Amino acid sequence: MKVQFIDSHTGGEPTRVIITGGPNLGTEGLAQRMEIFQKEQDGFRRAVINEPRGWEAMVGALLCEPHDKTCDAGVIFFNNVGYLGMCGHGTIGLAVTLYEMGRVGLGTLRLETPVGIVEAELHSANRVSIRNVPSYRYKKSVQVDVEGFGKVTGDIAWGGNWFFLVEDSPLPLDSKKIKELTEFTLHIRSALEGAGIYGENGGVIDHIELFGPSLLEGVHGRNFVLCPGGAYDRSPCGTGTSAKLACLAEDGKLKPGETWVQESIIGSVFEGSYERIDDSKVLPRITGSAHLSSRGDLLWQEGDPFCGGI
Ligand code: PYC
Repeated sequence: MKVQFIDSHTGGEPTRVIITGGPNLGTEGLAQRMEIFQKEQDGFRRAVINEPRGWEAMVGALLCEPHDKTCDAGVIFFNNVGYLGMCGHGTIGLAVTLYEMGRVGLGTLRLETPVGIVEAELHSANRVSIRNVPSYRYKKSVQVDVEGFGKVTGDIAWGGNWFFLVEDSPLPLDSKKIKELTEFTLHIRSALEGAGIYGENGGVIDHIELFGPSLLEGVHGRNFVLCPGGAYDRSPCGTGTSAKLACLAEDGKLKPGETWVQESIIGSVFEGSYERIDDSKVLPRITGSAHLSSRGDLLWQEGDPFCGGI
């Protein structure tokens, strides 16, 4: 089996686009294809993302034919533990990759994801703005008792994935404290689960986002984002920044069209703004840069005991 890929990173967060050799998932909509991927081909996800071929921070993007023919491509994002409805940094990485492949030019492309259609506007070979799925705050100021840390209050919001957003992080958002921040956010996630706190329709809150001040001029805040598999997002997180924009909009802290500049824990930056869709939902636009890092073939060699991933 030979699987061709191109790797990129968006503000430090890696994306591996699978170009050929992926599993055959049929031709239904992307949500159905993601279900088939999960039920019947999960071994492919594990082999592509986990060691020895990948690592815990890697996000995979399976390039698919779109079901909706108004779209330029379809994509299913996946990580070390499962599947992502949408991925902002991954969409920026995918757009840059499609441009490198000569599949698209500069300008706007439409991408079908399991949670809806998103647009990506390529400003140059590396700079991209995405228009994410409609985003909204589901609940404000939810309190949860976190073992070893006490009561923590946060908002629950959707930005293509479910987030618990904590303002004024009780721990400093310092890149030297990533171990402690990871431990804290893992505890928050367990506490939410333990208390039966979910997103709308029982959606699992698998991303935890802490906010604090940024020291960079012109930047409105810094974040730390825990991803579902326990890795932290090196980028400011496209879906997490979308969830943040939805909360800022609800609180009247950011007007439509105004720019919010979000820094990640390693200092990479996204610019975000939104349009209002209705009383409760916003349409986020996130701008960031991605750079290609490698391309090649993934190989499955006979006799390899770790062929399916560790
Ligand atoms: O950029 O949306 C994002 C994302 C989700 C998980 C990792 N990055």
